[in-house]
Amino acid sequence: MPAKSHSQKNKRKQQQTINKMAKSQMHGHIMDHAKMTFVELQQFRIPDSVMHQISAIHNSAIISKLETAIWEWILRYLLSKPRKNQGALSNSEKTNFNAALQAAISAGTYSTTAAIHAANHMMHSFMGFKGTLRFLAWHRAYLYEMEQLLQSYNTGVTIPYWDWANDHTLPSWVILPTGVTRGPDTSYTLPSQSDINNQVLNQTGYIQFTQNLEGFHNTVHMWVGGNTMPYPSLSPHDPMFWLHHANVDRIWAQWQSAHPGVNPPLSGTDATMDPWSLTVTDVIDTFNLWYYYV
Ligand SMILES: [Cu+2]
Repeated sequence: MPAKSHSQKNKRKQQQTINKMAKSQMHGHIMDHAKMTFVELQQFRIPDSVMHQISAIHNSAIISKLETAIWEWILRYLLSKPRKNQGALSNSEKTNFNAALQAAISAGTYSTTAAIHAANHMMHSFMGFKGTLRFLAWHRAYLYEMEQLLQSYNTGVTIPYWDWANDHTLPSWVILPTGVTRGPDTSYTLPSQSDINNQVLNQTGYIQFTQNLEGFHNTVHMWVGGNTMPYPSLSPHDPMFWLHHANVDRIWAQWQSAHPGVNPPLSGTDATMDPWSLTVTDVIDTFNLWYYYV
């Protein structure tokens, strides 16, 4: 996609965000995720120079009249970064993403994060019904953890998504760690966008929606093939995992915007995306995790 259409999409997204904010003010409540202090903001590797400006503006007379929580929510929006279609990345964006991956691979932090997927955190349907309910929320937290790791090597990178329903070509530009192989295994068939529309996005109930999406997601793992992607205990060792899951996550975000307030029915310990402390409430809004899709 050309850069122009991205910026138009951004504009539209900005307008949607402003409308959403206006609505939440009208209803007299503030979204939970906005309840964040500046000390908490500092955890997210915001450069000191930016933090100083934020504090200065926040302390100014005009801004202090705004609800602090709304102001902080605006900051989250302003500081969030776009996750882009991998097919629309420039060569330097691809190079930067691969370099951040390579830095994490060399430091050993990549494989530590990849290994988390080998344990049972009740995050897939084959692990049980709670796995069905946690699949999208858990993987959104997982993507966030990897994105934070990559940004510790290069603050500018985000995880691109591979839109496998519309682009049936494996994005082979993504680096492979030593010893990892990749297909494609064309004995499997990638879904089309009409499959996604008819069987996933058109679902009105969360459970049917996530089950069908997870089913197509499984097929994509098999299609990518090689010696890691088809195997849940190994799949994140191929960095293609993140581009694939960013697309799954993007489809969830699309469905969420059409079904506001319809969330995974999780409570108690099931609502915490272990081994992290993020809860399902924390991951409902992508802006709470500093990203959005373009
Ligand atoms: Cu998984």
